[in-house]
Amino acid sequence: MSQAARPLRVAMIGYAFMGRAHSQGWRVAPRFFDLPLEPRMQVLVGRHADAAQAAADRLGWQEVETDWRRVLERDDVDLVDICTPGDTHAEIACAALEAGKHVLVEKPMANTLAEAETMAAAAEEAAARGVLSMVGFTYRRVPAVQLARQLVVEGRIGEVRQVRCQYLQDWLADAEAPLSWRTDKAKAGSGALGDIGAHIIDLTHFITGERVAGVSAMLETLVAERPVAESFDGLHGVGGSERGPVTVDDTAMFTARLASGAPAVFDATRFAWGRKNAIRIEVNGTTGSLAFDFEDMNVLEYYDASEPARTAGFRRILVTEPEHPYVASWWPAGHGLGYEHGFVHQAVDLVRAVAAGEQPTPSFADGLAVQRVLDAVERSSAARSVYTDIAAHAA
Ligand code: 4PW
Repeated sequence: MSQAARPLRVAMIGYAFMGRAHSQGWRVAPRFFDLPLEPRMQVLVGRHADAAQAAADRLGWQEVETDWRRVLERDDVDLVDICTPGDTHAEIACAALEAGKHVLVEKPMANTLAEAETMAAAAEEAAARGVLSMVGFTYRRVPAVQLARQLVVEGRIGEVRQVRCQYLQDWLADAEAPLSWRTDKAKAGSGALGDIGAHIIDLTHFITGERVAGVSAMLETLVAERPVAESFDGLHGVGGSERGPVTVDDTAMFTARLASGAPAVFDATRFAWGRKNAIRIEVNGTTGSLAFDFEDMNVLEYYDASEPARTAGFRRILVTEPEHPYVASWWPAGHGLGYEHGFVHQAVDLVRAVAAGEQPTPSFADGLAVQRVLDAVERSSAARSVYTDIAAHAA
């Protein structure tokens, strides 16, 4: 960043898990990357003044507001970063765009397809005024994922034939793990489907360059009732004696076809004991395969089917070379990156896009494409249209 770089003044709404991760992104980006604008952590928004002030002091924000509408009226805010639960995304994002603020919104973009359509339309209209917007599908910005996309574009696996994805976590596997906003349909829109399934849909869109065209789905709620949480630490809550209903899916499984007709299979669950944040995607092409697992996030596996069978095999590419995406700004080869670096890359890419006046990706149109898949999954599961009941057919 040059000494004379103009500031990009950010207002962030929400300061829990995602707010902490985004704060790290804004804080670190200008220290490791040359940026054309200097991100300034101007104001943190939270409903409770004392808690927001404590979070601002800890995370490095200059001041606090308790009403997000106030930051839209301020001249010293250029960009609004929305890290609240999904039920507030559409209202805040549309108002911010209308007020001329660039917007970054956490995933999933919205809680319903209708909201996502409204947001995408608002983003398109704002872009014509030079006001830009992006969705926080952060895992796109893992260097190994970027390399996977590059290899597909370069034709290193040929045409995409088949995709299989999993997003596995286990923080709800204990039936006594408490309720949170993530188990509340009114707040989160859906459960495993939108919270983590949205990521593997977006990763499929990104890596293959194709969108999901149709689905056959099954959503299930495995534990119907849980303790009400008294407090939280990240995803994990501490429950009291009161109990309440889970109103979202616990597990989302679906098969799909991509636009080319290539079949794909998706599995998103927060019940996979032992799997903490296993985002796995394997793409089989006509001349090779790619495989990624976030639990080994500095590695991309690549199989080149043109190699002689005697020595062919998956090769583990350690994606830590300066030639790899984003890596040159970090550490020497082999020293590796972690979860938080995706949020730094997200801030870097957004700042550069805003400075250039170019549409950042994933755009709200990309977010809408994911939302269409989430909606189709819910409709397919509700209709049970592909569910073949063996007993009924035997009768
Ligand atoms: O990436 C994941 C999120 O989208 C995180 O690990 C946790 O699960 C928080 O929300 C979802």
